[in-house]
Amino acid sequence: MHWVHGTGVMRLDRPRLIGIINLTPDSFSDGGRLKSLDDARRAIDQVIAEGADVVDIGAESTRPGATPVAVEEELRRVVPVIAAAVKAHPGVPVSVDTVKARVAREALAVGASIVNDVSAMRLDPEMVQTVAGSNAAVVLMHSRGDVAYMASYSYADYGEDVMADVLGELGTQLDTAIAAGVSRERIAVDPGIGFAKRGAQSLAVLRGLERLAALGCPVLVGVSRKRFIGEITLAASPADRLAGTIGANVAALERGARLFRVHDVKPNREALDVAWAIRGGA
Ligand code: HH2
Repeated sequence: MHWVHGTGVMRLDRPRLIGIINLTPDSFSDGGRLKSLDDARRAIDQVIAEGADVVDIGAESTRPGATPVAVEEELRRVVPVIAAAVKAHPGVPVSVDTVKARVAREALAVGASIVNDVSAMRLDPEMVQTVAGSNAAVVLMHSRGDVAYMASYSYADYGEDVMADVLGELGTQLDTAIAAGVSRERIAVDPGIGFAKRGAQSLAVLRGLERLAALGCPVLVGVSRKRFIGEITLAASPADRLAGTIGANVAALERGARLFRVHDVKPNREALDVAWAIRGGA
């Protein structure tokens, strides 16, 4: 399997790690850490040195209660950092984590290769055309509600089978993207761990991940340091959830995930490479 993106083709012949760069003052686990362009440059160099295959750069937190970011502010935070990442590491695709079409357009204009939309292109009516009119890849992540509520439990009502509802809603967005002209090989799907999902619901979608993989698109998971892990391990602080994160990522790999969005690249890289080698590299 492979994933076509704006500057090339990523073969999914091994687990691919996406290093998180949060340019937000208020992200749930690492908000406010990167205060300058130089801080961001160093963080990017580090995740790539640790083995990231993609760098995901975002400037709007989805933490419940976080203040939505105005488009001008999001552009001011994200565009220079993407430009710097592309210049310093031309071989590493950069993903922009945004739900706003204008931010996606300007990120693509300075060299981003992937649009990571945590609303699966629901929230900005121009996003579908923006992606269709580019050669970028897109991540369609399942969520419900707008940015301020999507990581809360406000919309966490599902039928008996959580994954069936997720598949139905993501399937609609996938059909919309394809109908607009986004080729299937450019689309990755993500169950949206912790987004409009209580702990048990996040576990249910991870358990059923093969059903998402059966759509035929690469599956991405973002479990890193999330609340459902703390509920199991009793690690109250996100930074103490690394071992739980690795457990979840390995379980997701076994169920078909090939793309892993993580804060701690090196330990996840090592764990997933070992799990992959035991599988015999397939
Ligand atoms: N999770 C977060 C943000 N973006 N993108 C994808 N594709 N999948 C995810 O699970 C995902 C995501 C939330 O985590 P983080 O960026 O660490 O926090 P915040 O939203 O507070 O910035």
